[in-house]
Amino acid sequence: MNMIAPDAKRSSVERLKETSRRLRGALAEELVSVAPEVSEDSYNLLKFHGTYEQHDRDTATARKQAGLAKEYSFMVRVRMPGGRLNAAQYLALDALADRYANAGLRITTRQGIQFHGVAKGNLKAHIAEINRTLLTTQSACGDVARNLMVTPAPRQDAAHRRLLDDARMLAAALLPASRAYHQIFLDEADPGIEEEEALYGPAYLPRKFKIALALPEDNTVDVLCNDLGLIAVFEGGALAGYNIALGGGLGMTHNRADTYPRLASVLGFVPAAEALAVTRAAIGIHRDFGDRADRKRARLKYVLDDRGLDWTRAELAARLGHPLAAPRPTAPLAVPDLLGWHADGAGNFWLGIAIPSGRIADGAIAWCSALRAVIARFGCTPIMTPQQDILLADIAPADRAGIAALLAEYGIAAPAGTSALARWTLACPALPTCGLALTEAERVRDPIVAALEPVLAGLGLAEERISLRITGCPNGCARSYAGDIGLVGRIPGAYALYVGGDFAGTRLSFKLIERVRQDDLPSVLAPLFAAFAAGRAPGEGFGDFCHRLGGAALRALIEAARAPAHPAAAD
Ligand code: SRM
Ligand code: SF4
Repeated sequence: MNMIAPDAKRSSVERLKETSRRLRGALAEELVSVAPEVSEDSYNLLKFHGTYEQHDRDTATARKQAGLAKEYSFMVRVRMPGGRLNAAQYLALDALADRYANAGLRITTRQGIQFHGVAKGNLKAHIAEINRTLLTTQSACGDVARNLMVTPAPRQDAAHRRLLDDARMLAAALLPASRAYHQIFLDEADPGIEEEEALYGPAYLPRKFKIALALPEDNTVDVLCNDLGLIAVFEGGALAGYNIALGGGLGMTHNRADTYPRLASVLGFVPAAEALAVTRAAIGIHRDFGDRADRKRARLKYVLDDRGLDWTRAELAARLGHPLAAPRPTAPLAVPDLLGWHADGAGNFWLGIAIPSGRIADGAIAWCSALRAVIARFGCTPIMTPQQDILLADIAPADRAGIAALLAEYGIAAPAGTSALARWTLACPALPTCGLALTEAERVRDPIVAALEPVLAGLGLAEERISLRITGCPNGCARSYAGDIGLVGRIPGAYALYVGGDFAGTRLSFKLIERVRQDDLPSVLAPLFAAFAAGRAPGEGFGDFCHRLGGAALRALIEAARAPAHPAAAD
């Protein structure tokens, strides 16, 4: 049932999707051409197959001045529900990074893995090799359901197993019917058929669609930041069903008030057996009512706000064939610390290792080599977390000491040696690969953390769990509006400062200051940290404290602490 209304104002991407012969376009021909880049149409279609054309923004200006073309390459994203893959698959991806990419892997905030720096001439071989490991890049990007998130903790209990099973079931059911991917990258024969896209329709979705499954006690996935959140309700030890949250999404555009971050609204409860039906219904609402004229407003969150929650509930009920039950009570959402050593409940252990910005490369710490050595020797199962970290699971008790010793040889003493702030800081890739970046993010993560750590330590807050999320633009890829502190790139070297969200991901933060220079962050945040240390309520987190005080009081604290000689941070 596709009810896409004819609309003269449809965006050019809409027309492209519909006329692309189910995402094939001219990709097969363009991939074998000698040009280092692809056409705009192919750029847009390639996203559906898990890859983005990018260029090195560090060299772009100098090359332009020298009359040279940009240095094009491709980012390739692996779609792996719940961040799961096995040891052999990890080692294969690691080898592919050396062979075709920039010799590193990057864990994403949605539990995926990205390669950067793949030359166009290697793209097909690279993606085919990924498939040979039985992983895929299909639908890792594009206007479809993206990589599903689910709590990464490898606890061997019925609840965790059930959630992962449901995530895998949904992920498989939501792949497009089109065989374009297999024909273009895996040399499957093309019989010239245009497949019936029963779920997505001929123009696919108006925009991406994100899904996460969470246990209330483990919201590491930031479930409310998704278009659809499924919050598990366990009763009497069995999964009764899911509370359904719709309309989360963080992206916004500076100076466009009709775009904004939004947390998903909990609308009702469905029995466990209806997980797929309600997911299809939610996707159907996005497909049929999402904005196909303006891609900046094409997310489900705007459908909810434009039409109202009652309308959305009624539409879901109509598609399910029965009224939606009221949400069931659950424990409040919480975020556990999965780093360090943990018993998995079945006799083995997992070790959570914090990887700054999820960048697995050989640098000051030889992350690639260290993880390769441990995974190859001990065969542990790697799991990617939404915090861009890695969990090494299925570790036998007898291997613990050996793994710790091997990591220590590489200077990794997880989790000791990592401050609380560093453990809870996320940063998106931004420059030099992201075409949308206005500022640095990943490359300033460590200096920003290093500048703030002594401020916190001086106030006795070294062990305080404060989440800091840095993005190079307002799109919010490191979920910068949903933690304790968000830094959102504005102009080179300056960030909008957001505070007042919460650690558990149940409240958005608000913009406190429009622009703070990176160098001024310690002096701007210090008075807030000091007031928090002195005046927090019992159990109150930093974001809760900022929320309680509100913007005016927080800005007054910053003003009061400002030395007369210090130039004012623009507001
Ligand atoms: Fe994102 C676009 C990276 C998670 C919201 N995101 C991009 C692109 C592809 C830039 C582009 O369109 O040209 C970035 C590639 C940069 C690079 O060099 O690799 C990019 N997003 C990422 C990753 C790698 C960030 C990371 O630090 O790990 C994450 C990949 C996740 C994955 O495995 O699928 C990533 N992006 C997110 C999240 C967080 C989440 O989903 O939990 C968000 C906020 C939630 C949301 O979707 O609203 C997010 N990314 C965006 C947006 C804003 C979309 C919107 O409708 O508002 C864009 C811009 C766009 O799509 O046009 C974007
Ligand atoms: Fe790029 Fe902006 Fe996403 Fe960072 S937040 S990766 S700068 S789109």
